[in-house]
Amino acid sequence: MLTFYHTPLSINSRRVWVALLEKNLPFEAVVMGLGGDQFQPEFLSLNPFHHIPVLVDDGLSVIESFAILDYLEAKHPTPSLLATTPEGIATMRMVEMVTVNELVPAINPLVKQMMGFGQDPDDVLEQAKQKAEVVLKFYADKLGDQSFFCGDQLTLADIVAGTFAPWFESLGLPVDSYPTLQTWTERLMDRPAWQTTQPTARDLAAFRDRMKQRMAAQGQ
Ligand SMILES: N[C@@H](CCC(=O)N[C@@H](CS)C(=O)NCC(=O)O)C(=O)O
Repeated sequence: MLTFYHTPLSINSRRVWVALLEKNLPFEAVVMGLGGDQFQPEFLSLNPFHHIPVLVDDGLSVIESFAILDYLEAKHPTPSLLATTPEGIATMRMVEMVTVNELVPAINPLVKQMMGFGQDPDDVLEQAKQKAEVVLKFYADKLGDQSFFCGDQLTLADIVAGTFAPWFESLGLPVDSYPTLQTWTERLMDRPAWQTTQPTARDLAAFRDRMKQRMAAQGQ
């Protein structure tokens, strides 16, 4: 049995959670609060860097969400979440890497604002939006008129970028300018794996409160 250590609101966890559901794999979920439980010796023995997600399979602890995705694909190749053509593989990897290396740092100030954790100056927010929009345009270009980034088949590209997509509007990004991206987002949101893993407004409010308490305790 697979054991999946995660936090439902974590985007790093969610990509693994979606993959587990898309592959119809049974797993036991261990929900972490990240309020100190990640520093307990038992968890540190699974991940010395105290991060979720962690997947434990038959005594093997796999850390780092992308390593977990690779592991799941190698061990449970059907249904496949990998592109098959050279162009598809390149697109898949580009979308994955652009998401973590370009989108994530770009939207930091916007996430902070959305969560009510603080407000950066207007020029910082504007610059964040401009950088994020370059990523939206990149996604739209790669998507073209296809259902998914690599054609008709859902791949890791859709999972990695598509677990951010439901937040674009709340982050204040101009999604209206990219209708194909909106349709793609709706297509993903129709899938049970996205519906199961989408945090509710209540989850979000509870997370926000927990984080604010923690930041206050740390004098931030
Ligand atoms: N590169 C890691 C990042 C994991 C990560 O940053 N996890 C955060 C939650 S999103 C975490 O566990 N934070 C708790 C901590 O650092 O103590 C991955 O992709 O798995």
